[in-house]
Order: sequence, then C-alpha cells, then structure tokens
Amino acid sequence: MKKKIALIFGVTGQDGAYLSRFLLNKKYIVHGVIRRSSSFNTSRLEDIYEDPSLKNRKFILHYGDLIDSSSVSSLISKIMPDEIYNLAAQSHVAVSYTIPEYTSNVDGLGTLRILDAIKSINKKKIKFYQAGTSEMFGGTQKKSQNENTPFDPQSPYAAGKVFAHTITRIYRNAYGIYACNGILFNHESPLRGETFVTKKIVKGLTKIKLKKQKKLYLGNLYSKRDWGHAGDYVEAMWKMLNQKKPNDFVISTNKQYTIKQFINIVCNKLKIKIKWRGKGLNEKGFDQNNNCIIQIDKRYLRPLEVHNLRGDFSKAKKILKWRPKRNLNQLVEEMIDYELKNNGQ
Ligand code: NAP
Ligand code: G4F
Repeated sequence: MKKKIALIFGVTGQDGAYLSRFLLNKKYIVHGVIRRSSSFNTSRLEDIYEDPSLKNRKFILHYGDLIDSSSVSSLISKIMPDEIYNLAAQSHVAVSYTIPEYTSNVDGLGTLRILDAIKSINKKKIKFYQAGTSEMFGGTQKKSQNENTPFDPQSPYAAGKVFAHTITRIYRNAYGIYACNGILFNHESPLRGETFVTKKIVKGLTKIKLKKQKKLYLGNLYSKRDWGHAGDYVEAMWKMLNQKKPNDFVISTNKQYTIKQFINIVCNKLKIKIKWRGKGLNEKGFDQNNNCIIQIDKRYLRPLEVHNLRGDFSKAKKILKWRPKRNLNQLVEEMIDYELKNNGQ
C-alpha cells in the first residue's frame, strides 16, 4: 500500500517533535518545515533526523516560513501531502503583547496562507489540521469550556488564533476542504519550551534541589490550567484527520490546578518541603532551611490574564474515541526524571 505523506509546519517545536514520531510509527513519510536560524534549531528531532544524502528518506526537512506565502504554496504543491498539520506559531502568550503584529501575521494570516494554497492546488483532497487553543476562551465565565463556549480572547496571540480558527471553518464550509480545528488545552512534556511555566518550574526546582540555582522568579500563581501530555494530544490531531467528516474538537483532561498547586506537586516529588508566606506580590516560597526559593517578579505578570481553563472533552471521547492516557502526576514525574538525567543543564 502507498505510504501516506504528512507535511508539518512547526516541526521543530514540542508538538512537532511528538507528532513526527507518532506519524513515523504509523509508517507515514513525514515532511517538516523549518525556519532558517543562525544556530541549529532541530535539537528536538535529533533521534529521527535523516541525513539529506540518504536515499528513500522517511523524514525530510525543508526551509520555509509561514510569513512567506511563496514558500508555503511551493512546498505544498511540490510535496502534495495527504495531510497538513499547522503547528507553527509564535506560541508564547506573554511575548505576543510585545510583538503583536508579528504574532498576528504568523498565527492568523499564516493559517490563511496554507488554506489558500490548499484551495488553489487541491486536486488531491489534502486534509488540514489547525492548532487552535484554549486561550481563545480567555475571559470566559464558564467553569469548563467545550466546542460551544463563546470565544473571548485576551491577548494578541489568542486574537490571531481566533482568526485562524474562523478562517479554517470558513474554508471548510465554502470550499469543501477537509479542515479541522483542534482546541487544545495546555499540554506539556520534557520537550516543552523553557519559558512556559511548567518547564520553568520543573527545571528551576530541580536545579535548586541540585544546588545549581538559588531562586525561581515567577508571575501569577493563582491562574488555573488544564494540563495534559503532548504525546497524548498529538494522537488526537491525527484522529481528527482520519474521520469520515471534518469537525472541531476540544482536547483536554477536564482537571485543573493553580500554578501554586503545580509547584507544590513538583516540590513534593523532589522532597523539597515548601512553606508559603506573605500575600500578593510579597508571597514567597521557602524551603526546609528557610531559604527563599520562589519569589514573584512583576515582569512575569501579563497585561491581561486568563484565569480559568478547564476543558470538557466529551465530544472527542464520543466521536474520536480519544481520552488522555497520562495524568498530571505521571507528566510531572516524567518531566522531573528528564531534568535529573540531564543534571539540571
Ligand atoms: P512551540 O514549541 O512554540 O513550537 C512552535 C513551532 O512553530 C516551532 O517549530 C517554531 O519554529 C515554529 N514557527 C514559529 N514561527 C514560525 C514561522 N513564522 N514560520 C514557520 N514556523 C514557525 O509550540 P508547541 O507547544 O509545539 O505548540 C504547537 C502549536 O499548538 C502552536 O501553534 C501553539 O500555538 C498551539 N498550541 C499549543 C498548546 C500547548 O499547550 N503546547 C496548546 C494549544 C495550542 P522555531 O523552532 O524555529 O521557533
Ligand atoms: O505556561 P504558560 O506561559 O502558558 P499559557 O499562557 O497558558 O499558554 C500556553 O498554553 C496555551 C493553551 O491554553 C497555548 F495556546 C499557548 O501556545 C501556550 O502553550 O502560562 C501559564 C500560566 C499563565 O497564567 C501565566 O500567567 O502561568 C502563569 N505564569 C506564572 N508565572 C507564568 C509564569 N507563565 C510563564 N510563562 N512564566 C512565568 O514565570
């Protein structure tokens, strides 16, 4: 049987690394788009990287950029994939306030560039996955959110993603493209970017445990997040593209924790006896020797915060037969083990 071909925008990111491995295991030929960088940016792909001189490669990387429409359309027409996964984004919410125009261009218009290329060369019925986000629910008052919860974006990042979600739905309805929006809640792993809060906390506290760092500076400790494992979530992306009909799905765990609860879980596993004192900006975490190990730094507070995210994944459970396989404890243990093996480097 002819092997399926996938094209991943954002292959060098956390999800790109997990999805590539997942699809290679399913015997796909995987093409990935990387950006030109002054230093190597393929560290998450080291064990699946194949030298360009090899014949019959299963994993092939190409230069391209979502803000360069000619690179997007020429890659799609050259590769003619069965499935396109758009995971590429300026994905940091706080950074999106600093570079709002760039973020909107990549995260919003970038999606349109792919859809438009599919529309004009869609002889082969290319299927499309859009990496949507729970951040789109932003300021919602609903205790838990599903596919019918109205969006209320609170950042340039979320606004760009709402545009991408909407244009994906419009291209599906107007042109019959098999296009799906995943609305994924936070998902983490040892490969998570170092400036996202879970990785920052696990890495920082491991270094503190190993006496390689004294203190960790954080922002808001009271926002609530629904954290799953990236490895479980990429399977849901693939399932969405392998149904009879395209559809949009929330992918989540339906459990939520505050940042402070996450810190307490990590401390417990690292056998750090954390004690909290003070309030507001003066709240601090101390270890058993009374050393201050966590302190608030105003620089990490956002102009607008998303306070409450918890996803109801009933639709994915019913239609995709998907559910998360790993819980938060397993996720944290895996992340800590990885940091300990790398000796907090
Ligand atoms: P990530 O680690 O930040 O990876 C983002 C990827 O996009 C990287 O490969 C990055 O390349 C690439 N990229 C950035 N700008 C680009 C551009 N202009 N052209 C082409 N590629 C570009 O993000 P992630 O955590 O894997 O998330 C994957 C996607 O899911 C993102 O769209 C994110 O917004 C969305 N999402 C993530 C979560 C989550 O909790 N992880 C939840 C919901 C939705 P470089 O390596 O060169 O920077
Ligand atoms: O880890 P975060 O930066 O993730 P955030 O903002 O929820 O966004 C992530 O998940 C989204 C899905 O909902 C994705 F779409 C998005 O691409 C990204 O992957 O922050 C989580 C929470 C926030 O409330 C933030 O204010 O942690 C709080 N926080 C507290 N101190 C901090 C810090 N966040 C970061 N990054 N750094 C801190 O020092």
